[in-house]
Amino acid sequence: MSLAEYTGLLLNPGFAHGNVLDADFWTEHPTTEDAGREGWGSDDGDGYLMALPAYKSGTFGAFYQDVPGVKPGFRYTLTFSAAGEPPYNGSNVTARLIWLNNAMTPIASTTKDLDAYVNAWEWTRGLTVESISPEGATRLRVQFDAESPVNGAAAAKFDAFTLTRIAIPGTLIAVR
Ligand SMILES: [Ca+2]
Ligand SMILES: [Ca+2]
Repeated sequence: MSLAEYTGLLLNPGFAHGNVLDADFWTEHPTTEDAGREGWGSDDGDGYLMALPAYKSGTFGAFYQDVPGVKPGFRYTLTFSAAGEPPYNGSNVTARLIWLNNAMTPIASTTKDLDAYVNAWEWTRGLTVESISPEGATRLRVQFDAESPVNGAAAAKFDAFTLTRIAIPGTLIAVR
């Protein structure tokens, strides 16, 4: 891996690095491949994407990364691509920016409903979720999750993440 891929706000933002179904720097819940790093169909060209497979969970699957060094009063924007592996029959597919305090307790969050983007093979690019860091926030949790029925089918897919941080009002001070 090149050093350049590990600069910026998110580590391993395209899921290129990992051990089979587990992406480096991303935490999964639960850990039994309810989130899977898949080696096919990437959007960013590195060969890998992250999936929330409906056939694995029967309950709830999620993957997330905590970004340290948060200070209040910055706008954080996550840009990403989403697609599906039809006939995906999970629900409540959600992107979340969750603000954590020093005790790792969530104090605020912003969510985006992705159900409309995960039922087709074609990638929807340039999706965004953004939030302004509140007073008391020290970490930002970037999380994707979905509910999966028992006897679920197929998967929701995600790739090509970029997290930017902009001072308000101000200048772009960091990318990815
Ligand atoms: Ca990728
Ligand atoms: Ca995994």
